[in-house]
Amino acid sequence: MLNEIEISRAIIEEATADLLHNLDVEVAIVGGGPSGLIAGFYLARQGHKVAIFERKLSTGGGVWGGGMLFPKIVVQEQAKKILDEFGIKLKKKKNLYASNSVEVVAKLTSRVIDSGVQIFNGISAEDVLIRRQKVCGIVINWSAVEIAQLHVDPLTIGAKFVIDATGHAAELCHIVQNKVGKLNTPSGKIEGEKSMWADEAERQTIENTKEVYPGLFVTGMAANAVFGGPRMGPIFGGMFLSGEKVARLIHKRLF
Ligand code: 48F
Repeated sequence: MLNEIEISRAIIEEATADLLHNLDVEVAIVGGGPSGLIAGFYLARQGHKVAIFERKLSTGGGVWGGGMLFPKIVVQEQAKKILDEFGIKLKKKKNLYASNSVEVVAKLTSRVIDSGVQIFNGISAEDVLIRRQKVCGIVINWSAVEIAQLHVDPLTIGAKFVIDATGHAAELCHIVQNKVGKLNTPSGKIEGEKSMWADEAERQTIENTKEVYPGLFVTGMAANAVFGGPRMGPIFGGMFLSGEKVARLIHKRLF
């Protein structure tokens, strides 16, 4: 016979165990879009302890919507190897490859979990921890609390490195700028995303993937927002390659 109390016990015990195990991680990634997922995958595959905190219930960020809700994304030649690694089907279209956005999210998420990354959904980062001018963790709360604007104090996750993978909003970088001041950008501030220019944006996304404040790295669309790169629309190669790059940069710092 099924017992409701045992159902509740299983859920609470298991969810609490996951959270307790991840109170201290090597890398905390905020944002489970394409750049955050790829960053998590390559870091975990190198043996690092990684957790992703995603505000929504679903991972995938902007992938789901494809281009103007047509459920397709495209990547360029340089990023094909990453999608191949995840077994994602691609259709060649001149110098691009098109794939199904639902398949991309499903296969990425599945492999990311299998690589050892713990994904926490429905949780938002609302602040960072800073000690001796270095970001060393994030401050989290249930997204439902944030949405309901309830006055509920948050909890904290310790991390050797934090990645801002929050997309266009670059939320963690805004928090650090507002509370600490100077970022590692030409003006010392968030430069702000520029209008659409796919070719230039894809190049700059990778170039702008870097440590923006001690302990805080930026990847994906957040990198372009912070360093003043253009947007690119539904071409995602730069997101995947940026996630791969930030994993490489942090891996070097962890050894
Ligand atoms: O927006 P998103 O997909 O970021 P990305 O990885 O990729 C950008 C592309 O989707 C697209 C584009 C490129 O072609 O222009 O926009 O850079 O994913 C960001 C994720 O972060 C979550 C948000 O819900 C989304 O799923 N997020 C944002 N702020 C927070 C957050 C936060 N404070 N705490 C937790 N999650």
